[in-house]
Amino acid sequence: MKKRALITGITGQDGSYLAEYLLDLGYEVHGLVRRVALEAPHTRFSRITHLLDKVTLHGASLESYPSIFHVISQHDFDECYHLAAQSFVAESFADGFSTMNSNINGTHYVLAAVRELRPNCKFYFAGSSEMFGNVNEVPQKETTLLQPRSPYGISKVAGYHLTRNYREAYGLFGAVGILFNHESPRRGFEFVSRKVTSTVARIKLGLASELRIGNLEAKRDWGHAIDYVKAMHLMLQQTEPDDFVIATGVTHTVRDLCELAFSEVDLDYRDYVQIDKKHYRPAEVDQLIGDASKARKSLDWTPTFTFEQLIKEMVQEDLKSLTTQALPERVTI
Ligand code: NDP
Ligand code: GDR
Repeated sequence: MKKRALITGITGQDGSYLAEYLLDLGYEVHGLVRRVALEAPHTRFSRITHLLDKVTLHGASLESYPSIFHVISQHDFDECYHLAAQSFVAESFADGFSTMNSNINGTHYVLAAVRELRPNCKFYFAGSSEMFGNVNEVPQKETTLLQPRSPYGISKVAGYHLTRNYREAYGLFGAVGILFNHESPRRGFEFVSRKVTSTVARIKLGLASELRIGNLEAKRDWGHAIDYVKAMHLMLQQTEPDDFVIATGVTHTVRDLCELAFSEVDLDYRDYVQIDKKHYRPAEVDQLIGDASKARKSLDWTPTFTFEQLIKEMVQEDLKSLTTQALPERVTI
C-alpha cells in the first residue's frame, strides 16, 4: 500500500524538496496551498512546477480552521508534515500579530483536525533554532533552554509546546524537528544566503553595483535543505515520537558567507558590501550552532553538504538563472 502524506507549505523551499523526496520513495503526496496561490500559479508554484502532475493540491489557509479540517477530512493521511508558516524572522518584527496568528493558531488548527479526524496520522512540526534565541549554552541541543528573541521564535516555541501537549495529552504521534538554518537555490530572496548569492550573480553580470546588508557578525549554522527534509521523514519513521535538533555543527558569520560568495566569482566582497542599519534586527540571535548527536545516533542522520558546497551551488544556480531566464526582481522594503 502506498503511504499518503500531506505537506502544508508545499510551495516553500522545504515543502518542494520534501515532496520530491516522498514521491521518490513511492508516497502519494498531497499539498495544502493558499487559495491565492491557485490564482497565481506561475509565480506561487515556481518551486513545484515540475511536480504539479504528480501531487494533489488542496486550497486552504492557516487562518481558517474549517478549510484545514476540510482538507484533512478528504483522505486518510498516514503522515502530515506541517511546514506552512510565516517564516521570515525580520517580518515577524514588522508584523508580529500576523506571524503569531498564522504560526500559532495555524499549527493548533492542523493538530486539532488531525486529532479529530486522523488520530493515527503521524505529525511533524517544523520547529526552529530560533526557539533557542538568547542561547544559554553552545552548541544547542534538545534540552537547551528556550529563550526566543523574536515574535517568530515565540510562535515556534508555542508550536513546539502544542505538539508536545497533543502527544502527551491525546497520544498523537507528534515529532518536532528543531532545524537550524538550511538553504538551497530555492531559498526565498529575502533570506540572507539567497540575498547574497543572487546579488553576487547580479553584480558579476553588471546588473547591480552593491550589496546592502545588516549584521555581518551574526553567526549561523547553515546546512542544505536537501539533507534536512530527509531528517523530517526519518523522524516520522520512528516507533515513538520524539524531538530532534538537526544541524551541521559548523558555524559561520554573515561576513564569511559574503566573502565566500563573492570569491566564487573572483570578486572581493569588501568592494561591494554596504552596511545598512535597516537590515539589523531589533533583537538579534548572535550565535546559533547545533549539536545533532541525538539525530545522528537515533535517526542515523548526517549532513552531506558542506557550507562551501552549498554557497558555491547557490551562486552558480543564480548565475545560470540570470543568463537563461529572467530572475524575478528581489523586492526589499
Ligand atoms: P518558506 O518560507 O520557503 O515556505 C513557507 C510555506 O508556508 C510556503 O509554502 C507558504 O505559502 C506557506 N504559508 C505561509 N503562510 C501561510 C498561510 N497563512 N496559509 C497557508 N500557507 C502558508 O519556508 P521554508 O520552506 O524555508 O521552511 C519550512 C518551515 O520550516 C517553516 O515553518 C519555517 O518556519 C521552518 N523552518 C525553516 C528553516 C530554514 O532554515 N529554512 C529552519 C527552521 C525552521 P506561499 O508560497 O503561498 O507563501
Ligand atoms: P534567520 O535567517 O533569521 O536565521 O531565519 P536570515 O537568513 O533571514 O538571517 C540570518 C542572519 O543574517 C543576518 N543578516 C541578514 N538577514 C537578512 N535576511 N537580510 C540581511 O540583509 C541581513 N544582514 C544580516 C540576520 O540578522 C541573521 O542574523 C531563518 C528562517 O528560515 C527561519 O524560518 C528559520 O526558523 C531559521 O532560519 C532557523
